Amino acid sequence: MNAKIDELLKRVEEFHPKAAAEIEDFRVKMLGKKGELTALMEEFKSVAPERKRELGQKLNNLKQTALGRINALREEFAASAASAPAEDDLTRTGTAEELGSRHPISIVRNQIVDIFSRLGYTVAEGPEIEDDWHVFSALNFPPEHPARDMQDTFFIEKHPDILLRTHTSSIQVRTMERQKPPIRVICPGRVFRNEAISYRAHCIFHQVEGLYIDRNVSFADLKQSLLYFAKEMFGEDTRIRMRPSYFPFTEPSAEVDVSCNLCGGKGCNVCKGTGWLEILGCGMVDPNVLSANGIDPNEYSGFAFGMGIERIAMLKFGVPDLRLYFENDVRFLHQFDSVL
Ligand code: 2NL
Repeated sequence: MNAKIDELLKRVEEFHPKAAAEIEDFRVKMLGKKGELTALMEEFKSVAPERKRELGQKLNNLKQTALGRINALREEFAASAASAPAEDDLTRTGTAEELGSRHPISIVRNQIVDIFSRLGYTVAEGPEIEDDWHVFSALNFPPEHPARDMQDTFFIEKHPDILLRTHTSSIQVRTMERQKPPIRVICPGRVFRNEAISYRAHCIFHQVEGLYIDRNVSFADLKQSLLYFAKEMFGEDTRIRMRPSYFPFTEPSAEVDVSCNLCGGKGCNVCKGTGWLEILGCGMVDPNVLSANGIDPNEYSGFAFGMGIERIAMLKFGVPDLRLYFENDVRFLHQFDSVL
C-alpha cells in the first residue's frame, strides 16, 4: 500500500495536461467512484491498527495534493482560455446574425400610441378575459343587444357572465373605476369576436381606443384631436370628414374618413373611387355611460374613439389580406424590416 501511495503521488506531481478536458479524466481516474485513490481509501479500512496512523497521514496527504493540483490546473486553464487570442482564422467570412423585426401590428400600434402620447394621453391596459359589466353593461348596451349573443361573442362555457372582450372599451371602464376626471387614456389591445375568418375578418384582432373626460370637453375638441392624429399618421396633407353614425356608448356618434393618400382624393381602387378611407369611429360619451361609471354628466363631458389596428396597417402598408397578420410567414414579416 505504501508503494502504491508513492506511485500515485508521483503521478499527481507529474500530471501536465495539454487540454482542459484531460483534467476531468484525471480526476475521475483518481477520485471517481472507481478511481485508484478511492480504491486505496477502501483498502485502508482493513489495514492493521498499528499501521493506521502512518498510512492514514500519507494517504490524506496524497488526497489533499491531488485535489489541490486539480483545482490549480482548472484555474490555470480557465484563465488562459479567457485571455488567449483566438486561434481561429480572423480573416474568414463572419456568420450573419438573423435579426428579428417588429410585427406590422406592433409598428402601427406604437405609432398610434406615440401620437396620442404627444397629446397628453397615457397608455392603459386590461384583461382579455372580462365580465359582462366591463364589456357591455357599463357601456350602455341594452340587455337584448345582438353583441351579447353567443353568435357574436365568445363566452366561457357555463359562465354566461365571463367572456373574451369584444372591444378594448372595458379598459376605459376600469380606468374610470380607478380614477376621477380629468381622464385621458389610450387603450391598445387584442379583442375577440365570433366571426368566420376571411381576408377581411378574423376572430382575433387589435384595437386602440381613446377616452378623454374633463369639464367642458366638446365635439370641436374631438374633431381637432382626430385631425391632428390623421395628419401625424397619414401625412400633413391629410383631410378628415365625419359622417353621422351610431354606437351604444356615444351620442352623438360619427364615423371618420381620411382623404385617400394614394390618389390624393381623386379616387382610385383602394378608396373605391370615393377619395375617402374609413379609419375610425368616435363620439361624445353617452351621459348614461358617465353615470354608470360614477361620473356626474352635469359636471363632466368627454369624447371617445376606437379604431382597428389591422385596418390601419392595411391602408398604410397595402396589406391585401388580414390573415397574413396571423400566419407569421417570414416572407411577409421581413417586408417590414426597414419600417422600424
Ligand atoms: C370603432 C368605434 C368606438 C368608443 C369606441 C368608448 C369607450 C367608452 C365610452 C364611450 Cl369607455 N366610448 N369607445 C366610442 C366610439 C367608437 O369605436 O369603430 N372601433 C373599432
